[in-house]
Amino acid sequence: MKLQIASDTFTFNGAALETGAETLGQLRRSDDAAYDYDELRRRMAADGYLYLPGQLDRDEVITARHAVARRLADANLLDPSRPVEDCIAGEGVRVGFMAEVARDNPELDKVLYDGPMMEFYRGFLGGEVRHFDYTWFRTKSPGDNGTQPHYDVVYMGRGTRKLFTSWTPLSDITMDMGGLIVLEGSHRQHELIDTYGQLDVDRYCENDATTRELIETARAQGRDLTGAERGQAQWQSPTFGSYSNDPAATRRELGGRWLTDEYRMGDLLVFSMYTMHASPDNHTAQIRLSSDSRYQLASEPVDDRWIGDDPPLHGIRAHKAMIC
Ligand SMILES: O=C(O)CCC(=O)C(=O)O
Repeated sequence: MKLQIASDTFTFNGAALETGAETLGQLRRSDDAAYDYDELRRRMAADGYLYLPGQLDRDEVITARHAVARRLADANLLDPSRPVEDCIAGEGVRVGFMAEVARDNPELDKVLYDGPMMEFYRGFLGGEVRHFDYTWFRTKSPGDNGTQPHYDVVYMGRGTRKLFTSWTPLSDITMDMGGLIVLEGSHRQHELIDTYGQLDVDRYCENDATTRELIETARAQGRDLTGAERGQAQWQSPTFGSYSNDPAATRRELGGRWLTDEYRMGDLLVFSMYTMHASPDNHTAQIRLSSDSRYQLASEPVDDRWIGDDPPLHGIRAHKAMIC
């Protein structure tokens, strides 16, 4: 099946993304090998991702979507004249990331940390598995609201690098809704892995006096940096981890095609820490819902920014000094 794309609804920050066959392609499906873990490991090594349509229980995903939709409605983010489960954005609503809708959400936990998801990881990783306690949750309202190209390792690389992301749609995502795009071959770009792939977004430049003072003051006051202070400070990654703000330019620079598909609830996309990915703008009236969650062997070191009831996240407890 070919991707159905209208170029005016396939954009990033309002600018058209290329849609020719040499620049955009379809993800390779691996549902034909869903329980053949040797083959899945070969495909992950070859492609940097596994696309597993229908791997999860669609009814459980729909139940989790309804739980999320109720929270969005309670926060007055949905159009009150439309059914809650349609997740049509209220007028002027602008949201993108809401970790709070994933917190204490048993319906979502059942999809992400139980059943077919955990069974997949136990087979794929070949041992006892743990997941991060923190769940990232994307609530992409209509408009220019894509995700900039990045590797995940720059946000979560303090433990094992044999860590995997599950990107789990909680909407049926048409091409104009801005589903995830993965850059072909980006996990084999060794120069990129040795440079950009070594960054840690929570490392600050301690040889910059202003930065040192901002961090020391916040620590002494037992609080995180404010947004403005974070902007003033000098970091190892000045872009807070994004590789660029332009998926088209990133593709031209690194080569390969952006790969994607229309996604349905129940589908699962798994990728490595060194797989460049992004998402386009949302041209529909719905809030596009998805979670990203992380899994590794329990025996391997873990990045403690994402562990526990009150994880450090990217807050003051996570900041580490370096000479820039
Ligand atoms: O859903 C998106 O737009 C971005 C997801 C993402 O960056 C991730 O899964 O790491």
